[in-house]
Amino acid sequence: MSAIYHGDDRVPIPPSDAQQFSTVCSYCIVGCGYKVYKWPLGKEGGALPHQNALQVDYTKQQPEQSGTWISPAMHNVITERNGRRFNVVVLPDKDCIVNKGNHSVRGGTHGDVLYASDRPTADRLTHPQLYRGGGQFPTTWDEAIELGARVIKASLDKWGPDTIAMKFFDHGGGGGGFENNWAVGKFFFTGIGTKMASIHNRPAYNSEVFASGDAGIAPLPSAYLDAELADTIMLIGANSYETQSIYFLEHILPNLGGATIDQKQRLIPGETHASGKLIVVDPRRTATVAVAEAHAGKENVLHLQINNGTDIALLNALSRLIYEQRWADQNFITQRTNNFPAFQQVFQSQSLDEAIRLTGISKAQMMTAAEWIAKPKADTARRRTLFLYEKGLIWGLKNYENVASAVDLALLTGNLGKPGTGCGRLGGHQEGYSRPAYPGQRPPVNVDEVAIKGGASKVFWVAGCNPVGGTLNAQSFRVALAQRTALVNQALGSTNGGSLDEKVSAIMNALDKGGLFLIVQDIYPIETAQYAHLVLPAAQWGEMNLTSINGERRLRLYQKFMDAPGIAEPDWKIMARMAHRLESAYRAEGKTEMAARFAGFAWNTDEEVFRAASAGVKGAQEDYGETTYAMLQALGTNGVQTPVQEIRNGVPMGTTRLYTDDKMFTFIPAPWPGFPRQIQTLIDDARYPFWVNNGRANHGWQTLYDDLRKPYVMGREPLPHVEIHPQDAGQLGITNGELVELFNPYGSVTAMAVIVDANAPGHVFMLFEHPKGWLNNLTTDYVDPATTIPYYKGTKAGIRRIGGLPGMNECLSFVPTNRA
Ligand SMILES: Nc1nc2c(c(=O)[nH]1)N[C@H]1C(S)=C(S)[C@@H](COP(=O)(O)OP(=O)(O)OC[C@H]3O[C@@H](n4cnc5c(=O)[nH]c(N)nc54)[C@H](O)[C@@H]3O)O[C@H]1N2
Ligand SMILES: Nc1nc2c(c(=O)[nH]1)N[C@H]1C(S)=C(S)[C@@H](COP(=O)(O)OP(=O)(O)OC[C@H]3O[C@@H](n4cnc5c(=O)[nH]c(N)nc54)[C@H](O)[C@@H]3O)O[C@H]1N2
Ligand code: SF4
Ligand SMILES: [Mo]
Repeated sequence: MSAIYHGDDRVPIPPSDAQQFSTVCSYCIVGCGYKVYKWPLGKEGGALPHQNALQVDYTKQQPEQSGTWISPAMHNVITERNGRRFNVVVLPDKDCIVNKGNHSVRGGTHGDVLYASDRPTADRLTHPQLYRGGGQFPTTWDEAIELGARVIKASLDKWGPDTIAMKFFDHGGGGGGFENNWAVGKFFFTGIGTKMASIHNRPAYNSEVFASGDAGIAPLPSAYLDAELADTIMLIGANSYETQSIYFLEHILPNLGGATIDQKQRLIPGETHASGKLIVVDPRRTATVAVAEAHAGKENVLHLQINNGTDIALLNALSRLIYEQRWADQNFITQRTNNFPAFQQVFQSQSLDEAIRLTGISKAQMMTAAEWIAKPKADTARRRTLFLYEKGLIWGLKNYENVASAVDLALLTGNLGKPGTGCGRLGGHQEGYSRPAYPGQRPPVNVDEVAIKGGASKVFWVAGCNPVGGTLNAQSFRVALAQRTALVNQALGSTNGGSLDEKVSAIMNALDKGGLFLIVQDIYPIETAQYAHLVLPAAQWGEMNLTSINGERRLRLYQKFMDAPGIAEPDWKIMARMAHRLESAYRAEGKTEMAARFAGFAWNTDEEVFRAASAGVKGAQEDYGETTYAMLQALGTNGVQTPVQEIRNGVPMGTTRLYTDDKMFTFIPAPWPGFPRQIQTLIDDARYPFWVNNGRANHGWQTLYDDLRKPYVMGREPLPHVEIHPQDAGQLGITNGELVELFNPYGSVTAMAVIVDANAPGHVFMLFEHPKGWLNNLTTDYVDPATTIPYYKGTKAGIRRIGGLPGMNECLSFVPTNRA
């Protein structure tokens, strides 16, 4: 805890003949472009432009975040499977129009997460492991797949497809991509045919934005250019400085205040551009608010600090105010929308007083927001407003109505399909969605709840996620997983030296008695894997070729530049191995129909899977048509924005923004639903006085799977932090860096206190995921009944001081992060 990190103090310069690859950051939706340089160990380039691969004059100091300065965290020395060693540098690409050489603290440290047997990444999974002899020990692919296939087949044959549950990545970038997603979907939907499917970050197989889809709007309709062209940008439930960092810094921030961007005049001749404004809807004063104010002045930033979970009431109130001021876009409503009367009835039936009481936002603030969103400009032109939302809304009180009320506001004001407008997700991961159709209905089954209750699911295959901490009501999930998998451990423990047949029959017995056979497929020995009977090692980003789109649908090729550790394999290959085994097992029994369901996995290359996956994107926002790897390679880190319209002379022609045609949309009326029973019960119980909000921090990525191997990140966040208001801290006798326990009927968690007034008194904010304290122990089991999407963002808890942790105050800074 008190160790101070000393990084390398010198980095070798890539020589002129270094191999060069292009790729994209493995992390967030923004998808910043990167270049990779690789050359044999022992060789180095020189400081003069003709002596190095970047053709840069290193006798002069290079500015950081320029794409020419290489930090120690961008470099590593790796060893290939044939034993040869190489220097590798992963550098932000100055020629990529997304990031222009810039990067966040996450993306700029990719050198440190490459596999190296003498670095913190040495604990990557290298071999399949099987539970035997009281623990997990290495085995061959053949044995691992054989056992897995036999258990899956026996369960499928005896109890049916829905006994095979899965929780898998479905995103793009690292741990995803069109290739891996297609193989996974084909295996579980075409092959197994299970409805017991869930996506890595939620308990079911659903869209995060069903309401937007029902309105006729794809999740990512705009371009990053639109943020440069908008008069007003409204961020709803998003902390973009910390979570979509380079989109915010390179495309949103420069537009705020009086910035003049040439394109404004160029794209809409004659129209004036108001000085760019930002509205942020968030219960806490985030770094995003602080940075925007510091850059553009308070007069250009409006923070609507709403009460947790009350977005629907606020957004409907704004619609009402705008309508009453006659600022609605009547032409758009008439020509491009259906169902307006039903929506009108909803926003008119909510009184302004009720909205003020629920949200805690004053009428004056609401009026300012309404003006910034929709009051016509001096030249009577409509304002261009861009609505962007993410997890504060998606994981908010009621997913369907939350998203609907944002979409309705955008439709009311005609903000779709024109430069500087739009209504969509900011996004979390990059995207790479391509799957055969899910066989279940809407609302989909809550797979995690089924796993907790036991019985229905008997095999659980988890890949690319860590649900013992990441899912809702996590403490119950973890305890159930431990109990149910232990029954299978006992069964396996009774078959020492036994044949696979004996193992399978012992396992089947245990499954019959409520046991759960767990397969975990990951790159690291994560916490969920501790309970697994089979652990399968995956190749990561950089160890296979993959493709994905970013938050403006920009499709790129992420090239393979190094080998995976040990005998780890790309996820699609692992799926194919399992499919082959099942296919041949059914064929041997003469069950040709079943065998056929598992056929079609005989791909030899990543690109063959990419081409097959194009079947799963037809007509969608990510449709890439006949695009090939060679075409994408030629387009480098700028790629092409999907949907691809046509291939002209070997070049894919893309789409900057959606809905420039005359497509129709539908209003989705969304009345304020009140708090669900689980939350109301906590509100009514004096033992749990604190609202617990949660989310991300700039320096960490997700469950910190890579960050745990970056000493400078763990030095910053050795334990998860919880922001507590000075007034509450005073009453509880808590000071900075002390350990506290948060608790409610669902569970308890410990965290490190940070005293800051970012949240209102009575409200705390905790880091959402950290292996040394999982916030989700406190989230309730409530999901929106319309979508099966959890209310992750809000729960209530009591707080108890545990005590001081010597060493914390000496090593950590408690300067608030929401001051700029
Ligand atoms: N640094 C970093 N960046 C990331 C990630 C990461 O782990 N670390 N993860 C990526 C992923 S997968 C995702 S999904 C995105 C998430 O990106 P964001 O959604 O921007 O991030 P969060 O911090 O989860 O939540 C955003 C905000 O929602 C607010 N909020 C909470 N309750 C409410 C509410 O009731 N109403 C409103 N309006 N707001 C509320 C919180 O205060 C928080 O500031 O980030 C991506 N980017
Ligand atoms: N309370 C609360 N809970 C939340 C949220 C919230 O805001 N609040 N947000 C939700 C959201 S939006 C998200 S995205 C989730 C995040 O939660 P998870 O999805 O569970 O977390 P990650 O860390 O993204 O998990 C990625 C895993 O994939 C592994 N991995 C990396 N690369 C590869 C690969 O190539 N192949 C394979 N097989 N594995 C790989 C990593 O080691 C890691 O274990 O949390 C969700 N839970
Ligand atoms: S903003 Fe996102 S994509 Fe860009 S470097 Fe940071 S984590 Fe990577
Ligand atoms: Mo996410």
